[in-house]
Amino acid sequence: HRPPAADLARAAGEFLAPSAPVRLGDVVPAPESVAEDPAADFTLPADAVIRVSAGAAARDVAGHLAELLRPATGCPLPVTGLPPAGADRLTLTLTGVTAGAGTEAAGDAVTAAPATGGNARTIAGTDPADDLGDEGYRLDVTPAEVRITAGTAAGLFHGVQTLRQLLPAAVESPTPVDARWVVPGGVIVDRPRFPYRGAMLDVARHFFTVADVLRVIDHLARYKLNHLHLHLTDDQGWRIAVDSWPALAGVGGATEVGGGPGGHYTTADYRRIVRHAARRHVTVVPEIDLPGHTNSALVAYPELAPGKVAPPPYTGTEVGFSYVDPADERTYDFVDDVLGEVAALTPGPWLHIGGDEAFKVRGAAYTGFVERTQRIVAATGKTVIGWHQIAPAAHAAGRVLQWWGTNGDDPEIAESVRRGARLILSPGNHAYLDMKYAPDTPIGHDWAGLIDVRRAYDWDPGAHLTGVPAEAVLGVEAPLWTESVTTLAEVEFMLFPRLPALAELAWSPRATHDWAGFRDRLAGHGPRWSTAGITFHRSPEVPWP
Ligand code: TNX
Repeated sequence: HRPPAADLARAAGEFLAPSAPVRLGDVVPAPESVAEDPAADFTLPADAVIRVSAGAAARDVAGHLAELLRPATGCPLPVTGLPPAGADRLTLTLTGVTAGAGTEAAGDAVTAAPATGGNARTIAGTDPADDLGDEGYRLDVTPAEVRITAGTAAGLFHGVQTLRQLLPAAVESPTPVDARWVVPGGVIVDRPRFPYRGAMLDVARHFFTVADVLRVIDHLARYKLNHLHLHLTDDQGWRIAVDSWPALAGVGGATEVGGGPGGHYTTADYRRIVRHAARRHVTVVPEIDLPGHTNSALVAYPELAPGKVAPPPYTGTEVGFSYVDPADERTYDFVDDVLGEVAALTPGPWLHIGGDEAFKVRGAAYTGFVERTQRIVAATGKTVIGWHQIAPAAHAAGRVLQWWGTNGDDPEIAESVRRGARLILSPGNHAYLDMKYAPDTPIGHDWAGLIDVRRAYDWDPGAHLTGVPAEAVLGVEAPLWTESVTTLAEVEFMLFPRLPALAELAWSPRATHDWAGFRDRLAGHGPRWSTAGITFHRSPEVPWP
């Protein structure tokens, strides 16, 4: 029996104890290669500056780094230009004002230091001008500076996210902290395994504000995810303003699961989301779910309903009962207008047309509807994505199927791939973030099983589907359906820590895959999330500090 005062002192001591130093390999998702150099740690001086190559996009990444580091460090971190780096590469450095001014450090071959850490691998003579691809980067940490080199601003941005994780967890504090801002020395060379790395937020079952969505985008960016799929329409609500059909949002947007007020994004709101995402190198993928999951549209426009009778608004959680009339030409005016407006507002290349669970539109009626909708998408200049139920419809150039099955033996999908489809993998029993972690998880479903961190992590997107080669896999997406999720804190609780697990599958080379190593790296992120005010599930599978 200990007196309360001693308890408090112990708690305070724990709180003040310096966290374990970060090692160069402690990054999520695991980098392609890591070469530690313990003699080359960098310590951020109070007069540090950020220097960056010319160009608005690179400068914007430098501004983003400054915004990330200023609150906790209290350093002013001015951003200035760098002399052109030559070749086709961009450079960003973090350095003392006197050190490294205008230097153009040689892109010399680096001799790998003895690697420690589960995912460390050898870097053999990597030159910064080597092919880092569209999103790769190289990070060099020396006592004089931290240098990020990339072929694109997206690559620089991902390098900045790595740098952020290499600083002490206190860097996540919104207010100044007295700490030594040390970055572990060495070299990281990194690029993604898959080009499409995403998460989906269902804003239809429950509506989430613009501020909530922007924060989710920030969470994606931390873990190098580059797509946010917004499930904008469903039976319970229509969430995007469409000028030519104003009652969709005006009437169809006023409901949600459980009877709450719902809501919708104005055109200006949606543009804000898209802009915030673009600055973080995240592409927004809008989904208009057709021909099923459309009760909210039918409430607003009964002319779209079979029989032309408006159904009552729906705030329950059943699926598969509603559909727009595939036999009426007016339906295609609606599809054309809606997809045209959404495409015009969306800078990214994708339009998602849903296609799931349209149980009442069967056979040729269904495939005919999907094929016509695919042509409407093509006419907007976008590439079509649909849930894998659209597989029986004819192939359309470039089309992508989002697979959410639970059994990788799926001959129909393998056949679609042979006809030219590419796949986004969202296996329900590994990637569905609305599944409970454990039987006692207070929110979520379990129809695809329970998904704790290890289950989210232990599968291989490149070899998950029988008869589907890894080259057909565009990437991985983690969907969060929100029938039971009502607040931002609940969204975060379902995202963390599974989102980083899925991000690692999408980004890291398979050779780095290792549950024990991942679990240990992930553990170090708990204090980061706490410091940043992010709610998360303290999974018993992870050795949180
Ligand atoms: C199935 S997955 C759905 C959604 C539900 C989800 C709940 C998919 C394409 N459709 O309508 O929200 O299950 O887990």
